[in-house]
Amino acid sequence: MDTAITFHAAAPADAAHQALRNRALELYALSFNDLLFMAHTVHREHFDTARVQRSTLLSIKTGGCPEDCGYCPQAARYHTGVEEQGLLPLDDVVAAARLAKEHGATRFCMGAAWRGPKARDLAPVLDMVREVKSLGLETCCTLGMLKDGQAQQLKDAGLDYYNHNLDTAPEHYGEIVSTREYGDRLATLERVRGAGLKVCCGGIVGLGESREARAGLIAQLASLDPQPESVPINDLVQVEGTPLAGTEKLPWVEFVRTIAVARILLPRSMVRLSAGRSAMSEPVQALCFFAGANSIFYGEKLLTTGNPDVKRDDALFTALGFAPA
Ligand code: SAM
Ligand code: DTB
Ligand code: SF4
Repeated sequence: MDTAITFHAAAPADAAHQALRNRALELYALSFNDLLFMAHTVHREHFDTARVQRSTLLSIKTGGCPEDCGYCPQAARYHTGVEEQGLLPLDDVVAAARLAKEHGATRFCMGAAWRGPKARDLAPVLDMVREVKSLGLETCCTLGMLKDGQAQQLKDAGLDYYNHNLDTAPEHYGEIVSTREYGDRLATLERVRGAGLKVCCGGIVGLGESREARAGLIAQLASLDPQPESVPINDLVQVEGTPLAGTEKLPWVEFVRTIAVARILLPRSMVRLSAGRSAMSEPVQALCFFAGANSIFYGEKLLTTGNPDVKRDDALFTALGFAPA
């Protein structure tokens, strides 16, 4: 069923994948100006460069997660001060979605701190998807690993996108997560694609990975066939209590380069400037938009950590002459 993708997982050094990785590394090695010029040219060929799409996130089930993702404040085993909260009532979710729409978001993404949904978890989420969709918003869920049939249930309820990230390159993955394998992630992505859902799949940088690993992540994303419609690039939000707190911060130039390389190798995907914007200056964000980012998370909160104020983002968009997409 998922032969092509499993092949990449099992043999990341296969020729096509290696070529993509080398290409990514060559791009990273260009001078900043040459790389940005190239990325912006690709961006211009495929998108209206004055449009940036806005998605609002809501954590519908928070904390207490059994997984050990080293970056995540919601893993039960780390003491991060995140307060556990069971599944939110439907009305609260609908109210948050309505507010997001009023503020100008076009997509509403519901995230749950699960390894994956149990059958009894999924039923109430399907109701949320139906209700949010009926408000005229695009819908997205990120609920962890899906079992056979669950992606189809989500699709039937009106889900547009499923977010499931590869997080990092296969060779760095074991440093970050031990409770699920890279192949498990690829299998969920395959189920999502198989159900006809749009794929939102990206990763995190600033995990202490090498440039090679950043190139490897982008090559892995770019070798998904078809490529994901949406590619979130997260800059690690360091949360005290997680194993990755205290990691050396990625220099901003390297972050902008990562956006540019993603834009060039995933020319038709929406590239989302995702977590990490609160710690990023506005000029650096503007460079990311020039380099090809054309989507953001919009709203004061990501899942458990902060994101820039809506008013600030609106002012930045006005200053940059961006229209909503
Ligand atoms: N529990 C589900 C899962 O992991 O599949 C869904 C929610 S999970 C929080 C979604 C993604 O958020 C992760 O895969 C990771 O890429 C990103 N993420 C989580 N914590 C982060 C952090 N501290 N900084 C940046 N990105 C983070
Ligand atoms: C994604 O790639 N980034 C978002 C979304 N998909 C679900 C999550 C970022 C989480 C940042 C840490 C937090 O707020 O808990
Ligand atoms: Fe759990 Fe998702 Fe956080 Fe991993 S990233 S600990 S699966 S909530």
